[in-house]
Amino acid sequence: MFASRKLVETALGEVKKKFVRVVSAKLPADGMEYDLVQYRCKNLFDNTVIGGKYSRASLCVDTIRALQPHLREETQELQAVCEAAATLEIIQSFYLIADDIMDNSETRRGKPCWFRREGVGMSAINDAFIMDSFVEDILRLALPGHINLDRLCEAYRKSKQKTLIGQFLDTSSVNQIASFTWDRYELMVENKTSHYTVFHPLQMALIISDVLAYHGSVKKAAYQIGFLFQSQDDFLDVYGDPKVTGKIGTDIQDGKCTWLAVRALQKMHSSPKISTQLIADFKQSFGSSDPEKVEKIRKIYDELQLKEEFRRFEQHFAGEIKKSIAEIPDVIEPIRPVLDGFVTKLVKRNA
Ligand code: DMA
Ligand code: MG
Ligand code: MG
Repeated sequence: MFASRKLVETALGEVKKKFVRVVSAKLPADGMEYDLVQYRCKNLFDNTVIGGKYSRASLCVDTIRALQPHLREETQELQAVCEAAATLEIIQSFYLIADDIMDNSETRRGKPCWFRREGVGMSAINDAFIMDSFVEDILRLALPGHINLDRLCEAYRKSKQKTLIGQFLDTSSVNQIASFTWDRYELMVENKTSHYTVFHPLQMALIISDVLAYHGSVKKAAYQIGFLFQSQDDFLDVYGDPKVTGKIGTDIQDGKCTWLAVRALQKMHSSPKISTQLIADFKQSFGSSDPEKVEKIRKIYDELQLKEEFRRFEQHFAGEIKKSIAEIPDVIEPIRPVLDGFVTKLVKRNA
């Protein structure tokens, strides 16, 4: 767990109030709609923002505290910074609501996905847009007069563009088995996951701490951590326990380009011992929600011993990432232990 997780949790309470306030402020305060919107906003926030691991916001706050050790707990200054970082959890919720619709998922955080809730349905799409569109307002309310506010908003805009392009690559690679290469996977993961999950929280921490150079120098380590994170997410989609991950896997059914699918195809194509029949079976069964076909793919993954191999990859790659972390320049050296700790926490994660 991140050192700042508790602080983030507290800050989210304040951010929720700000969110409800800014959204409902768009309506006359004495109308019925005002009360209804207030209620719906609270409900939306409680059910989609609250309840995650808060890794992104916590990473941001841990990094800020490493860069600015003079920030003391229970000060207004640290509280403000935590609220700004907590917007990362609103952003996360925006992506997940949409991602669950696109992936036709059943559960998230152990409950039905937001779009599957009674009375929500496809209005979840607009809920996601609402979350996105108020991030900037909340950032401005959290850090009034901060000299780098515009830079923070611009960083979010860029991060969002990259993530949406990543989701575009994700959905357009569905069932395109011939294009399941490591190059394609790496590109997709950098865009859909690594930038918003690791780089953007670090970039926010640097901008808030008024460190306006050296952003590029954390990119390599950030993207590698993101790669590890998404590979694990792909692994857990098939081998994780839904009671622990809180979500039922859909990648095989959806025909997604994942770490397991790319590795399976690479292994099948490179090993002379593996029959062309197996490749044909894979192509036959991949990307279908027929339980027998899903089981067939799982069997192929098992036969190729991907579970064992993934555990070795994870261990090895974590070591590689730590080398990149050590290369982060001395001027922003306090970031190193934060990232080291993140990688250590990630290895062998089951949720
Ligand atoms: C997650 O990819 C990427 C974004 C931008 C939410 P995913 O579809 O593997 O996510 P999950 O496994 O959580 O549904
Ligand atoms: Mg997805
Ligand atoms: Mg996934």
